[in-house]
Formats: sequence, C-alpha cells, structure tokens
Amino acid sequence: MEPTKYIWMDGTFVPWAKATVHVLVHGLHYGSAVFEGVRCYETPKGPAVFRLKEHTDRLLYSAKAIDMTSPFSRDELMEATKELIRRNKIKECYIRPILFYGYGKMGLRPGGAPVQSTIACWPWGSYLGHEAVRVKTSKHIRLHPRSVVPDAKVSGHYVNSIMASLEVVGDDRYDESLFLDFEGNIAEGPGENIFFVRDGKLITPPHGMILPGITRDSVVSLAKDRGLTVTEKTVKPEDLASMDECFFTGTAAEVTAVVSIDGKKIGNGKIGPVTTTLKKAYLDAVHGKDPKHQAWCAYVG
Ligand code: PPE
Repeated sequence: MEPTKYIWMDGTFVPWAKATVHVLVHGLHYGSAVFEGVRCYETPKGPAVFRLKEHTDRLLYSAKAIDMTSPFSRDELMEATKELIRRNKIKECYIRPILFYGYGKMGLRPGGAPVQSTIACWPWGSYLGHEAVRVKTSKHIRLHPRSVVPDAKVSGHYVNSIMASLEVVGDDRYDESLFLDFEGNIAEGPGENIFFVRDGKLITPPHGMILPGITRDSVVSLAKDRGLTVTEKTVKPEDLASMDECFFTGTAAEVTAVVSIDGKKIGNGKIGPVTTTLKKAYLDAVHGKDPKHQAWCAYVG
C-alpha cells in the first residue's frame, strides 16, 4: 500500500502515520465496523469520485444494520472525501471510509462504545491482477442471509470472503473464488458481483444473497443504454455450460472477464464481445466520458 499524506479521522485531517487507534477498540475484536470501497478517477474536468452519494448512503445503511449512529451526516462525509483528495493532491485512487465502534467498551452489545470514523485513500491499480480470471467455486457458502444483513457492508462479514479467498492463494490454476448461496445457486465473488451473458442477454443473481453492488447497478444501466436485456435470476452451477460469457463487477475489480469456472471454459474461454463493450462503457463512465451519466461523477474541484 502506497501511503498518501493525510487521512481524515473523526473530523480532522491527520498525517497518514498518525491515524492510529487503541488495541481495545470494539471493532477490532468483533468486526463491529462498516466500510465502503470507492474509487476516484481522472476526468476531463479533474478528479471525480464515482457514485460518491450512493457509496455514502450504503455506508450509512450498513451502519444501521449494527445499530450504529454515524457522528457525521452524508453531506459531511461526502465533503470530507472530496477534501481528502484535494489535500492529498491525487488524481486517481481507491477510497476507504470506515465507521467503527471504538475504545471504551467490551462485550457484544456495542452501545456505549464511541463511534469513530476515518477516510483514507491511496493508489490501487488492478485488483484481480489479470484482464481475464479463472475462478474456483469455494467450499464455503456465502453467509446465510438470516445470519447477517446480507446487503450491509459490515467488516465482520468479510471473514467469509477471506475464507474463500484463502482457498485460491498459492494455487496457480485459479485467480479468484466464487460463492454459492445456501441453496446452491451462484451468489457472487468474495469482493465482486457476477454477470453472465447468454444469447446476447445479461443474467445476474438477484438481490437477497449478495451485496448489491454499485458497479453492478452501473453496469445494468450501461447495458440497458445499449439496448441489452438484463434479467435478475438465479443461476445454478449446471447452467454454466450454456453461458457464452461471464464477468465480475466491483469498485476494486471494475469489470473483469471470467474465462473459466472450476477449470471449465465459459463459452470459448476468451474475453467475449459483450464483456468488452461493457468494460469500455464502464471505464468511459468513471472517467467522465459518458454524457448521459455525468451525475455519477462527484467532481472534486
Ligand atoms: N460483493 C462483495 C462481497 C463486495 O465486497 C463487493 C465490493 C461487491 C460485491 C461489489 O460492490 P460495489 O463495489 O459496490 O460494486 N468489494 C469491495 C472490497 C474489495 C476489497 O478487497 O476490499 C470493493 O470492490 O471495493
């Protein structure tokens, strides 16, 4: 991780190395924190944070899932994000806001622990490391929707994603893992949503078991703008043989082609035309080059 100059912490900007906490913060012990992953891109009008409002809204929605009240409003968090980028004088970066239960209370009822908030940013290039990835179905299932609030981005949930990710570490046949849900349907990657293309039409697993990604939502709009049909429906592993293309979406992963699952090729095993079109559409939109979606770009100024 390449440090930047400042981190926003509880309302003030502190030098990167000074943004520290006590080892007894509640969030460290129990995962009682909520976070976002956001990206800022260079555009013809200067740096712009992609869908900052939607990410900030999701952060505050996630906080509610663990009965946390943010000390800062949506507008304050959005302004802090933009000011952080201005102060760090960075054109493109990954942004990581987090709200966590802090120091002063142990035990499983977090009420009484102070809520702390930080926003950091740093350069983060290719997340999956390849233009096209080979995926392995995890032996772990996506968290049961009744065990957690599945559409909240709670830090503790991510142990599930870590378990799945560790399965492909050191295995040079695979680049990323994939979760099935408790009913055996394809759910999502450990940090990405998934789409399939069959006969020129897009299919993606529905809300309910997944984190409903903001990239997923953007790609659905961009596909519809191009006259493509998008259906949200369950996909079973046995349906994979009939799919022509597959790709992951996510803030970190952007649009990344999936060319095989469990060693079996998807379509001809190459990056497909619909994936290529939507990847370009997404990269144009984040770089402020899609006139229809200017509202997605929060210009830092
Ligand atoms: N599912 C999961 C489980 C997930 O973590 C992400 C984001 C998505 C789907 C896609 O959501 P969105 O970014 O709104 O399109 N994963 C974040 C964390 C990655 C990390 O390793 O940290 C991200 O992409 O920033």
